[in-house]
Amino acid sequence: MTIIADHPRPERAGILHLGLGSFHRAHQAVYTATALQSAGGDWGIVGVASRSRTVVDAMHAQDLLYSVATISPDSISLSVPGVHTDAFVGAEQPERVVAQIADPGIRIVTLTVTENGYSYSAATQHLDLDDATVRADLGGGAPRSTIGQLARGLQARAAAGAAPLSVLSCDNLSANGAHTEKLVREFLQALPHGEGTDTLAYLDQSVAFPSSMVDRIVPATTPELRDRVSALIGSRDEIPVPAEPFTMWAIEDRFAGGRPAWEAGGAVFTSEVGRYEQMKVRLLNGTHSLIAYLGALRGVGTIPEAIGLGDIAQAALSVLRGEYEPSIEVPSGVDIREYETQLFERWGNSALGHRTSQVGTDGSVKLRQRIPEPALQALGRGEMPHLIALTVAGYLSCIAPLPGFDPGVHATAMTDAARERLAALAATARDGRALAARVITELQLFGDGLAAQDGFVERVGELIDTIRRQGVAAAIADAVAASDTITSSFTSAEEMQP
Ligand code: CS2
Repeated sequence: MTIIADHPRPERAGILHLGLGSFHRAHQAVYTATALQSAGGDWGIVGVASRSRTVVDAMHAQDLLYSVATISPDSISLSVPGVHTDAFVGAEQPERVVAQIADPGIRIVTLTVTENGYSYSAATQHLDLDDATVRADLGGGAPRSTIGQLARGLQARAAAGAAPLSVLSCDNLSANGAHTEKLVREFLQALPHGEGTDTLAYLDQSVAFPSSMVDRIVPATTPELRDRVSALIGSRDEIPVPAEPFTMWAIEDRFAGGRPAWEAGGAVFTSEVGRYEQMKVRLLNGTHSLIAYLGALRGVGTIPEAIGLGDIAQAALSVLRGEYEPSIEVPSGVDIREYETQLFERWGNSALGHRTSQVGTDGSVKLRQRIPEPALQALGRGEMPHLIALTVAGYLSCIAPLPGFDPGVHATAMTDAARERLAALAATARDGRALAARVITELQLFGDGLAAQDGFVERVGELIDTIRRQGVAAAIADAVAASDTITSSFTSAEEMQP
């Protein structure tokens, strides 16, 4: 038996996707399958994995098909969104990435390359020109960075007839379209001898960078899921993707060369993408980070176990209502109370087994998207964001523990590009205050705004010390009690639980 797609595969590709990970396969691919079924079109997807062969090899062995397992505590349902027409590894064939972007049949390039994949320097707030890969890409070799690949592909496309194209970022970054465009333009501007000038003119005329907000919790797959799905479909699937039932996609409807009818799958085309992004990146992702770090420090391996602990649920509710919610403008038509109730249900989905270590990974780039703006707004109102401070204290306690403090196995399993640098700072820090000052003020890990907020730095330091000396439960109790929020008048955390 072979795996059978839900619908006939499109004959031709119209989309090149960079970042062939689980999230893309359980999100955009599913919306695209529904769009094709409802409205047709040449919108097959060529998937590019950045470095790893695992998914690419398995997809080729499975006729480019795989299952999406939608999992809730009481059910599992499977679908096979057969929308990929090819898949390859970008690091092995960088010239092919460039050629595909230049191919006029491709009308959209989509991206899920993570917050880390944009070669952005938070220190300069520009393309990271000190990065060795970016420098090599500017020097003219086959491009290896995502921004280099996009820019070189657009350059080739401009030279080959300049067919219109849209570049759609699907990463958890605010204003992800504008952000991507800025970095691509900076790359082109940095090319020697005005080499990027024609391409910049082509961008002005024919390339759109719409923003989008994506949402679906997609944990890493497991050997158990492979066996379970394979048994259910009667054929071996090495790369099933587990995902929660909830899914959301809000997109700015600004495409230069057409687009699939993604609304058929439930995507929302809206001029309020910025509001959707803020709501999601702060309320869902910001609170997710808090749950992950506190959970790992409490010794639990999954998000549902963490949110099942009463004090973490209370901390989550306080940060949501008291610190994130005041910083956003709710998109029209969204019922924020219902959205929040759903968040607690989604985090509590015990069948998904979403790891605290997965959510806690790469905090150095993720937190920069999630915390500075709401923290600065609270500080501007004269309120200390105690729970955001606790998120940072939890993060540093996990990734850069002070000498003698053992954060436990789940914290140790988190990976982070800044881990070594932060651990070196922690190794010689006298106490939490000293560590917080080094990381937030001197290194400016969360940007220059928070670096200047001595009171916030002090509070993070205090909470690191409380975690080390009295344990994480004491720090949670301290932050929740000190929180300026009027949590007692909110629905209790227990009522918010499913
Ligand atoms: C999570 C996200 O790993 C993380 O940081 O917060 O991956 C989250 O699960 C997704 O953004 C949900 O859409």
